[in-house]
Amino acid sequence: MNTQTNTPTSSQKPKILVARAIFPEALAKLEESFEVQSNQADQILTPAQLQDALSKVSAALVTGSERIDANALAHAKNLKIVANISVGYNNFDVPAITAAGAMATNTPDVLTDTTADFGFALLMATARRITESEHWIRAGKWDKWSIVNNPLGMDLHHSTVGIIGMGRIGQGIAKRALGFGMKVIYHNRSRLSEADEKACGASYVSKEELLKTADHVVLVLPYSAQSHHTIGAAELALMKPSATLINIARGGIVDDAALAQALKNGQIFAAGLDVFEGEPQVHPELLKLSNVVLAPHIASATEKTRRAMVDLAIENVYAALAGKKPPSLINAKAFKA
Ligand code: 8YV
Repeated sequence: MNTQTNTPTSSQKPKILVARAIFPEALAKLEESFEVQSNQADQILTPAQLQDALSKVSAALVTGSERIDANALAHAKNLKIVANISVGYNNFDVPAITAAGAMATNTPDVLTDTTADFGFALLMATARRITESEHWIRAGKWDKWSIVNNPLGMDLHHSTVGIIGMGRIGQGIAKRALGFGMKVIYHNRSRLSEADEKACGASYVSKEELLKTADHVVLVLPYSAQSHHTIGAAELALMKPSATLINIARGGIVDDAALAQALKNGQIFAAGLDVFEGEPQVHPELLKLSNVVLAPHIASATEKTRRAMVDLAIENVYAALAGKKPPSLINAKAFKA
């Protein structure tokens, strides 16, 4: 197993697992209080390695790449907390974690603005064909300025953005869109309060109306069995041929094969994708297309925000191991005061 024990002499300290590489200062802080089994090599643990590691610790810091389910927890007799360094926790089987007697936590709030900034950046890059233009220049294809023979994009200002998933990040995107004079429509499992709708300048519509009328569709909803393939061939067929689709939510929310087909056929104008089905693999048909902007799941990736995410996960661990309620507890049932 590609992990190492950093403090062999500290047997009284609780043992914790840090399943992926984190900032050295954060690791050093943890080592003051815990016997840390860390994975600074950053190789993703196999299910067997993860199961074995979880069987030896009281707490684990993990990321979206580690699936925490009944199998992973099969021998986790002392585990008190699994702290996700991520706001999305579709990698958690929450009932299985609760059944194992452990608390589950995530990292909300600290990444909202960074992720909303990125969603907007991806939207702009996609609508205005920025990466495609750069590839065009690098390929030596720019021989003259032209009114019609330059990459012509789609406007954001005064267009309609349709946001599916109106949690904290969706609302952050709506607020940014207002600055561009955009009309904001949204669809969500539950409607926002009147005050929140007003703050975002957003109107609630059905998913069908959103897909038919939005110039730009932005996906920010959590992944679950219910949200699997929220956007597939039928939904893409409802969208305008001039529309863009942005996915900063999770791989699996979009049927990537159907999307590649729609982009190829000109059924929609372009897509911007930060997440993919089966990432880090990307559907081979998407890789062939010029009207798609690709990013390697980096919506939360600024140094400041990634540090804040790690720090919040650590705060959750400290609280849990001190018998206190972690600040971002997911499974309230697992906390025994
Ligand atoms: C994480 C994310 O970096 O927080 C989320 O839900 O998608 C990203 O911020 C990623 O999940 C790795 O854990």
